[in-house]
Amino acid sequence: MTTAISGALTTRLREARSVVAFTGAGISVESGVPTFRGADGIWAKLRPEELASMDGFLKNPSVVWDWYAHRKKIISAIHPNAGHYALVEMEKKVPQFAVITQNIDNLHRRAGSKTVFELHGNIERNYCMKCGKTFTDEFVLAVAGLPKCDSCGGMVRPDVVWFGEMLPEEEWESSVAAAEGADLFLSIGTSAVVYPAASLPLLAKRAEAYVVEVNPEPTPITDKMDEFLEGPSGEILPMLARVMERERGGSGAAAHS
Ligand code: BJW
Ligand code: ZN
Repeated sequence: MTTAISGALTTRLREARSVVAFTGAGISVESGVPTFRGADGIWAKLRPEELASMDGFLKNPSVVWDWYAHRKKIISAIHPNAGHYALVEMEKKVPQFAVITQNIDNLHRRAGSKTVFELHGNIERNYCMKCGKTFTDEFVLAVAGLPKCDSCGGMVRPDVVWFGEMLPEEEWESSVAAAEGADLFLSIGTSAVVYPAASLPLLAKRAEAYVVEVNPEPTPITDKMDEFLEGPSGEILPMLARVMERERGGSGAAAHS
């Protein structure tokens, strides 16, 4: 396992004015959320196109709703882990810091991260497919059978991005701008196979950010990274936050801006 932090990364942790943390399902593993791909992943047992697509939903809305209701219950019962909290600490130290997440579990906000761009939505929100009215989990989980809009009778769905759907425009544009403006870009706990999200580390690299991947396994982008820190994010991110703290001392983001 290679978890030594190089001199080059230490310099960035001390001097970077703009840092981006790009996260995927791996950062939530230590909170108890399963990943999508791999031997223990969700897709090892279930077919993505049947559950995470509009076609799948329209063909079998109750199966898809059962799956989301199950995940909503798991996610509401778990907590952010040391990896999420390390990013909150880093945000306090850097003039510009953004979390760009593919995760829908809301754990970054629950940990206390302030600037969070959610590329694939948020499982805690729901909306009517016909009129757009939004609904709480309390509403959708209390219904026996399929949740229907109480204004127009339309089908209600979770506010997540399925395959074949566009990413939310504002979140995407802010993410591209953050990636292109980053001095240090951390790609954390993502298999980097789902586009367009997976293009962000490469955009950052092209814009001359120092790009570091944190993952127990290599991914298709590992060879293009400046550094690969092999291991769980719940161990590696607190190490990075400690180096940042040591290198920057007590100076918070406000002191730099
Ligand atoms: C740890 C760890 C620890 C483990 N610590 N790490 C062919 C080529 C290219 C693109 C396409 C194509 N065909 C179709 C497309 C487009 C498609 C796509 O990319 N498909 C590829 C899979 C082939 N993309 C889309 O459809 C997107 N929209 C789009 O492109 O719009 C334009 C368009 C519109 C219309 C027509 C055509 C184009 C939308 C993508 C939406 C993705 N949605 C999901 C589901 C969200 C809702 C839900 O959760 O129910 O988002 S899929 C799923 O994958 C989820 C995730 O956010 C996403 C990424 O997964 P992630 O986070 O990387 O997780 P894993 O499981 O893959 O990896 C976990 C990693 O953690 C691993 O590396 C582990 O090693 C690591 N790990 N323990 C740190 N302790
Ligand atoms: Zn409606």
